[in-house]
Amino acid sequence: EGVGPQDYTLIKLRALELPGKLAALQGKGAVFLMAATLRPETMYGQTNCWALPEGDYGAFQGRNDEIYVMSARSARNLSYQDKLPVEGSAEQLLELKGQDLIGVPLKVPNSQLETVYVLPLLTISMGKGTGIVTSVPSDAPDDFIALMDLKRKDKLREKFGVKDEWVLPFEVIPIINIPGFGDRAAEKVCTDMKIQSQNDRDKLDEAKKQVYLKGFTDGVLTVGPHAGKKVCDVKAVIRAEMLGAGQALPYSE
Ligand code: A2H
Repeated sequence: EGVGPQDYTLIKLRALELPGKLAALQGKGAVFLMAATLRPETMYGQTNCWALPEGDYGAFQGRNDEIYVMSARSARNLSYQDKLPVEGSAEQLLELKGQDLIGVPLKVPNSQLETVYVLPLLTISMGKGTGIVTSVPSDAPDDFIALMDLKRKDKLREKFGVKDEWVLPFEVIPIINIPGFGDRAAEKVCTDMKIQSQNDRDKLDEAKKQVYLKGFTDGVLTVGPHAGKKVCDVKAVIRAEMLGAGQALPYSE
């Protein structure tokens, strides 16, 4: 946002099944939804993934017979960053709508959960990142409030064909303690600011700023191999570990 490039990490969320339109990719390689994040150190707290139902996505040929699901714009950018087989072009294997991704079961790196599901998020901007977002409701106010919206509103789940079992069993997973905010910082700030739904845009932006800054400077990880260490000291280390393990790709725009 604003000046200078944004350095994202694309987290590779592996599709465990290829339902509906995705079945066309069967036998063509491992399929990954590529979630753009600025907080790779929070992946221990993932509870689901988000896609924009009306958003345009594609499945693109990656390296090593892998297939990447993301927006066409971001796939093209990634090809210029030397992460796809051909520089400057992304081979699209399949066109998809976000709605085609809803309910896909995923195996996600560093999470404590076996399987998480793709759910609808209506505030995704297709003009930044990949259009795929991974959800960490302990530390991201947007994720917390959107998950609560889906849990509370049967009609919202119905509208996007979301099954109860993709949402209702999933709870906030505490991963970072922030002095003064506790270990469910996103929930606390949403409650304190009386944020009601994912449509409270201005309040959410303010909440996001507060936790984002505090989490980075004062937050201490409480889970995983770096438990007990400060976020500002291990963020880059965790990112490098994920990149090295083939669980993520660097991406900037
Ligand atoms: B972050 P910036 Cl735990 N539309 O990841 C809407 N939001 C998007 C997006 C898109 N196209 N692409 C990425 N994002 C989200 C984790 C996280 C994030 C935590 C805490 C704060 C946080 C888990 N969700 O972001 O607009 C992604 O959510 C607060 C800044 O490019 C990504 O990082 O500055 C962040 O917004 C990118 O925001």
